[in-house]
Amino acid sequence: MLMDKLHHGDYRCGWSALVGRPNIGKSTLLNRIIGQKVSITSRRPQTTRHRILGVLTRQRYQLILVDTPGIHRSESSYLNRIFNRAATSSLDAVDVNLMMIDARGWHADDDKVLSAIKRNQSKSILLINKIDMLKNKSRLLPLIDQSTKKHDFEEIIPISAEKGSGVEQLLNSLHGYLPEGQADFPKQMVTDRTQRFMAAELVREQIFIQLGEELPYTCAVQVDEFEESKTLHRISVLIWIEKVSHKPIFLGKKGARLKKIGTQARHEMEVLFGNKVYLQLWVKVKEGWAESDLSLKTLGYLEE
Ligand SMILES: Nc1nc2c(ncn2[C@@H]2O[C@H](COP(=O)(O)OP(=O)(O)OP(=O)(O)O)[C@@H](O)[C@H]2O)c(=O)[nH]1
Ligand SMILES: [Mg+2]
Repeated sequence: MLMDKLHHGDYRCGWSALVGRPNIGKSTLLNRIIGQKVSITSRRPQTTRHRILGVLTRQRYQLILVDTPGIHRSESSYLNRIFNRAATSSLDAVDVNLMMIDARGWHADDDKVLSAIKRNQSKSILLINKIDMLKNKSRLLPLIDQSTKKHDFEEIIPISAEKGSGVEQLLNSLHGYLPEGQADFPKQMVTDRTQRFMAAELVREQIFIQLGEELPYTCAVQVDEFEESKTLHRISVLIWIEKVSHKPIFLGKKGARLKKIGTQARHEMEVLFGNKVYLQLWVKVKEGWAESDLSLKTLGYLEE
């Protein structure tokens, strides 16, 4: 009887949250595992601003990965507090947490992440990311040793989210933490986010890439119009900033920068949506939106 049950019930489905300080490679790992871009990434910290699900369905299991905003020590701004809350609220509801640090060593922000991990009941695996950046791999051993002393992690796995090393091993390990049960989501689903959401994110990703160091902290993107036909996606996007003085940074010389942001984002959308895209961008100034609950709700940063 027991044998029979094990045999029939061996499909597994479970949840895992990616947590870590900003810029550590959480979204890169999510995309690597899912096999397509479901969460935007950039060299700038605080790229991810929402909780985003990626769903991996394989023959024997379904893994639902939760990407979160980077956890940050500084809670000086309202936005920062909202992002930290979005990150830590995911930790309790999962079967196993994946905490990520850099192969080059522990950082003060990592300890903030660790205290969030220690506060909740779920099991945790430590991922040591960016091992491709280590010239001398023997430096991993003392880091693993130090990490063992910091917390009773279930496992410590060195990976490179960017190059893919260690990722299959991670998936094999994760399989063991997933409870038996049927898939939570249909097998063709890769994310909980809509094309409309992805359109705004792909514009934000280009802003992060094109503006680099000049990027103002408070900049948000909102889809104004989204019309889909068989041959064309017609999309209009608003870029919200707080100061008129920031406008030239977005426009660039004779509008060249905004044009480039639009062209690149449009290419990305055409690949993702498998359709031609007509994209319009508008830069709008609205003072104080980053402190206004109403604006933050409209932008999807505050949940009802
Ligand atoms: N060399 C190297 N770079 C990596 C690796 N993983 C991620 N990166 C880079 O690190 C930067 C940050 O990656 P993200 O995936 O956006 O980091 P994140 O943790 O999601 O950041 P936030 O969303 O800001 O919290 C990007 O420039 C990535 O290309 C890796 O394994 N090796
Ligand atoms: Mg991210």
